[in-house]
Amino acid sequence: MEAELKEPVYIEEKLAEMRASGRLAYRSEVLPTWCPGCGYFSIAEGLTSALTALRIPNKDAVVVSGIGCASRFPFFMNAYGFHTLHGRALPAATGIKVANDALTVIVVGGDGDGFAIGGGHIPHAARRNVDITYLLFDNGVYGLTKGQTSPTSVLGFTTSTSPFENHDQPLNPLMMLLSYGASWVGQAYAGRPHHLADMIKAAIAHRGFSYLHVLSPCVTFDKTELTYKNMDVRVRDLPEEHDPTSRMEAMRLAAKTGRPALGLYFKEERPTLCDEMDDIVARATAS
Ligand SMILES: Cc1ncc(C[n+]2csc(CCOP(=O)(O)OP(=O)(O)O)c2C)c(N)n1
Ligand code: SF4
Repeated sequence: MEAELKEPVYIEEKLAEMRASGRLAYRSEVLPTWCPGCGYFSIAEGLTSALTALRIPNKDAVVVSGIGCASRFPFFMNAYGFHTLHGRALPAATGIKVANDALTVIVVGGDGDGFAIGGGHIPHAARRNVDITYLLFDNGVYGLTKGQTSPTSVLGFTTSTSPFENHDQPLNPLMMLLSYGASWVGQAYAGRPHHLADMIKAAIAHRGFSYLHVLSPCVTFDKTELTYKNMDVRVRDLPEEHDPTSRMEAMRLAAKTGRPALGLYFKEERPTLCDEMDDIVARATAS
């Protein structure tokens, strides 16, 4: 079958379109240093679209990251930013949100940053329902340090640290976040940019801890597994009849990893960490 010919995109036209839409206002003058084709470009586009659609002023947005290719993100955004330590973005973001609840706090990071060195922080941000959005860029590999196996690398993946294939069972981040008590859990794919932008918007709009798992190919260090070619045919939508108010049903769907399903798995409304702290302050003051 003949491959579908795609229209070329010229940078001048793209810039004019971004400027007209308002999205360019969220991009800094620092151009991303990511490899051409990296899924992270799609996520940057998605975040600027979401911030534009939600009309969040630049001065009210904060992007917090740890270390990794994904974590370079704050440099490329025209918003407040904090490039923290490897795996430590969530505690820093929690502090920012508690200090100023009016801010829109977005945490970005890779699967290594989030689930290896930083894995101990996720349950606590989730269960305490800190009102922040966590965009987890999952490429199933350590990109910045040149292609080592990560906690989400698939079985059989050959890397510099798994020369005889990866034998470690990968984590299931969606199942983990659902069991940790996250109040919003969804999944998107960098190869579906419009859906990704919609999901980022919904995640930011949610009041509480929102976790968006973004499948994002590393075109440089993964030529065999989480590639656009493989993912384009593997991803599917969540069943239309899925009820996102059922945590158990969301977990049942999240357990099916063979063909990753995109969409909103779970959502619930409950008091945030700042709500609870206001309550404690009010009670302490009254007593
Ligand atoms: C304390 C500490 N340990 C290890 C490193 C080395 N290091 C930098 S980034 C990284 C992993 C990056 O992988 P990931 O989080 O998946 O992000 P990606 O680069 O793929 O976006 C590691 C191990 C470090 N910078 N600091
Ligand atoms: S090494 Fe991989 S994750 Fe890092 S910028 Fe390049 S393609 Fe993206």
